[in-house]
Amino acid sequence: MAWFRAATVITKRKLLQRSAWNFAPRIQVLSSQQKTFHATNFTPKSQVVAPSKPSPVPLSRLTDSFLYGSSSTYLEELQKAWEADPSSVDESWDIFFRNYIGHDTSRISQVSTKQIQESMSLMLLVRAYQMYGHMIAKLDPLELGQRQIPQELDPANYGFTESDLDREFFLGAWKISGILSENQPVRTLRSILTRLEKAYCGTIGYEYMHIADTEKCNWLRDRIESEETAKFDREHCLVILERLAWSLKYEMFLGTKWSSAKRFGLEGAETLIPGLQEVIDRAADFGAENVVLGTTHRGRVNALGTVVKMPLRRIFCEFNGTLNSPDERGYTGTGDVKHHLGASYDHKTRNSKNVHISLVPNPSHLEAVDPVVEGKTRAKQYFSNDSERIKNISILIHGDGSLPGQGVAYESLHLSALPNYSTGGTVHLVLNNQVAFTTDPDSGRSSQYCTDIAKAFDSPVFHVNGDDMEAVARACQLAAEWRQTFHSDAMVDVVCYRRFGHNEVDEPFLTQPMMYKVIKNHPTALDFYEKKLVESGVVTQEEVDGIHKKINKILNDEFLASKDHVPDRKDWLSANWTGFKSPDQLSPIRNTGVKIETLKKIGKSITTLPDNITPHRAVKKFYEQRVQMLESGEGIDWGFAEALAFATLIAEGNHVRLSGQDVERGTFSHRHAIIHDQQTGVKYCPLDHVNPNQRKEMFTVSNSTLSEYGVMGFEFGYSMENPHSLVMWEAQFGDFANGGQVIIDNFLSSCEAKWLRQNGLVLLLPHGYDGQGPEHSSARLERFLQMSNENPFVIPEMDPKVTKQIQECNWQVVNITTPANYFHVLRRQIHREFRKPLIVMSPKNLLRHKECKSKISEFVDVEGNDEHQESTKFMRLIKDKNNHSQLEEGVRRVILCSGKVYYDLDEERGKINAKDIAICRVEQLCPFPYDLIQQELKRYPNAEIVWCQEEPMNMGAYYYMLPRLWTSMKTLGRGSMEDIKYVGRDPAAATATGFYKIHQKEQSELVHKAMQNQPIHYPF
Ligand SMILES: Cc1ncc(C[n+]2csc(CCOP(=O)(O)OP(=O)(O)O)c2C)c(N)n1
Ligand SMILES: [Mg+2]
Repeated sequence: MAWFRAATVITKRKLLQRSAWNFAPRIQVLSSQQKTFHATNFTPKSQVVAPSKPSPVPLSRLTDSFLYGSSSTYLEELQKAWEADPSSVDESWDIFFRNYIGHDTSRISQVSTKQIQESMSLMLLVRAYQMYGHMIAKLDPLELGQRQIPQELDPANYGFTESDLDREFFLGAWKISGILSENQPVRTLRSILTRLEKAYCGTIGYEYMHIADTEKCNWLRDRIESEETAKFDREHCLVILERLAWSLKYEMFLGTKWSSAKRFGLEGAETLIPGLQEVIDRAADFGAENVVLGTTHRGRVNALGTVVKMPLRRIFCEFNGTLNSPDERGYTGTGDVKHHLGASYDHKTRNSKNVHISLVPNPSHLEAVDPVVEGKTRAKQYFSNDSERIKNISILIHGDGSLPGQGVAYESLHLSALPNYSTGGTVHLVLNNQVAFTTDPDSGRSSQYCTDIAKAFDSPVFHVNGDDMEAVARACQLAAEWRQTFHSDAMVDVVCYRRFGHNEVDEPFLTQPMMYKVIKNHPTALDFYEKKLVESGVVTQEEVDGIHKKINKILNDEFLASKDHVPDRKDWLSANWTGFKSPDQLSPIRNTGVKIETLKKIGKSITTLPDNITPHRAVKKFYEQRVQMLESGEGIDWGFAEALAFATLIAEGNHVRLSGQDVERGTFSHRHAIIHDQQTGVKYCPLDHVNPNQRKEMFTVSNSTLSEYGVMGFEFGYSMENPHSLVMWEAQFGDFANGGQVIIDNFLSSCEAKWLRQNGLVLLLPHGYDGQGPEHSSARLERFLQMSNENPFVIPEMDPKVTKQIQECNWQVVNITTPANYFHVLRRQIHREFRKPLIVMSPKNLLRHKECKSKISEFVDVEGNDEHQESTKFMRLIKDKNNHSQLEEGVRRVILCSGKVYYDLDEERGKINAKDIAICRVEQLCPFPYDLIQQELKRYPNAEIVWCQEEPMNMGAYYYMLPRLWTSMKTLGRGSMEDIKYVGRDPAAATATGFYKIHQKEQSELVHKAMQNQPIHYPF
């Protein structure tokens, strides 16, 4: 709106002296250096000058002619133009003519230029309140500090003086919601300002004018500016009161019983709990059935007891420390602290709706749970056919320090509107206690509000004074309604304080003395609310006392019961996981081959392209080659093996989802899972056509936003939900996976041990040394291996009929060399009764390597096969390709290696015709294939044992192999650790050289060294 912007500038230039009259006296314009946060500077009532009451001037008495002088000529011209074509004039003039004049030009003479000026100014003032009203809202319960107040909120800036307060002004009637739509074109300035202050500057500050959607803004204006601010009836007040009392008394109880235990209480933010319950209740009124909840440390123990409703005796057991003692309850993992635990329970809302709440476990890493919650919610939506995204919603609770500080919050929000990642909106509650550990907001963020990130996503933000219980409830309701109406995110910023230190044993006076002087004497939000309800006669003191008594009794009864409480087996399996085995229950190993006729049929369905699409000619050829592979049964490459694994799993009824940067085509152009019609741009996905009328999204392949942390976290959450899904995240190059290191370290590698939550996420991490420099060579295999929980000095039970090696391991790390083995390892993820994360060092140049091909027979499950026949399941180790007998005394060297270096070694061996060298491929590094390694050691009793890798010595698998190989040798009496020779790159700081020539030299040297005639004396 040009006129709006122009007028703003003009009024700014014409700034009048600021006056001390009623509506702007507490405005204090501060320079940005002085700005502090969230406090509103209140002028004491005694200093407020009562306004004089000038007599109103009716419109009819304004005589100054509008048609006077040049403005009349200009207006006449404009009016003519407007009458001929309303769109020919600026929008502002169109509105003006419609409102002021309509087609009744006789009124024109009654309107003065002054009046137009005033009306426009008033419009600006209304708009200023909508935009900046939140800045003078009473948000801070402690009333500390001052905020920078925009001059736009001072009526004097628009030329109004105190004497104008009771004058009538023409505001017009607008096709806009809220105050301007009420068909009251004429109002006094006082009435307008009163309304605006009430709407925008009370204990809720609304930020929504950044939203570029009139319908949404109008929806909000209707609710914010309406005279009828939603009132809570007595019954509702009682519910809120009881919830608030629970929130406070429960924490106080914990404090008295376990005074030194860390519980990260809400203390000072108790209203957040009833607020959260309002979100759930309101969302349920609008159709929500499942809530996926992610919280920070603070308030988690409170939410567990009061919202998720984990039995209190069970929580008290945790505090007693009696839960984790070894007992007959079976696998307990290594456990986690109470304020990280997950749980899920059924909940009845205030309106008797059933809602299932899943609190997602999280690590200490603040905000890391955000994308996980989103992924889990999205998976719930898929599995419950919730295409409207109404039934399953996510709620996230953030800290005022972590939300602006942690980039993953932004990465997660960035997923919110993407077609394959959207969850239809998240309600965010920010526990804004105005401090982060010991850090004040002005050191913790550059933005004014801790919620400013929301503005990048067109989400409304409702800042609310955490001491005003009903305001918190109202803001939370509004957020839930918004989410269910517009299917997008909304944020509630609960401005509160922290009564004690960062945790219960911390001393806050060390760093925030002034703040804590105020906090020390500050009543609780419960005190305020009880007082308000009793004084207004909504509830009686007896009712309040009754609530306290009831809560005290329950808390004490549960405390007594907790002493002898024997918790049920931990709820580590949610409903979808029923029947899945824990690490202490044997799950037999299954074959993963597929019948030849099924393979052929499925293969055909995913290689036959419809006539009406025109693929790029390279893609056409690509698919023709796949047809050829299928028909001949020869030369099946990596990409096709993968497609066959996906397709067969889909045919068996599983959901398959692959996400990551550029995964649709494949970074290396080897997948082409989505075909783009070259004439129309229409997309066609062959894997959508495995089953007749295949369900939408049953196969999902999706290019993601350029994020690792966020997207990997999302896929982790997705795969938490339902075991009947193969969920994969692919890195562009394996190197980039370390952007998601928090997800790898704190979720993937340890979720089962810490939280008893299994997860079958697959990470596909392109890895391999082909001269592309330090950032495109290594997926940091060593880190995954270092995090594996196997004891390198103990060989576990390896008998295939009873082994639980893989179940007891935290994850699987593979570096595969054949397409068929890749096919089987993917299928194995689903064809078992447990789930384990799978880390795949996936290939780059093997994608097109002429030797890296498989025959269809390697995919086929032959009827009557020996149960453990290798070709029908994943091969943990691939023996030397030469046909060796059980004992090969003439072999002088056995090279153990993993991944693509095998092909370089094999090629060189062929060139020099070294028949006395055997090369074994360790396809699965973790869990370590002790049985198969020992078999090979026995086969070559006289051979020198060499570990060959292309990574530098301090990287790759060397340090992992060394003790395990030694353990394997020791039990066979095959020498000591010094008998294990190393061939590979020297230790290095960077993963690889940046010079291609040096790469080639290094690669050729290591291959030659592995094949040299003389014994290898390195490093021992
Ligand atoms: C990623 C991460 N970095 C650092 C920490 C250590 N830490 C724990 S709580 C905290 C302050 C959090 O402040 P805020 O988000 O305001 O939450 P509050 O404790 O005030 O509720 C910090 C820095 C952490 N847990 N996670
Ligand atoms: Mg904080």
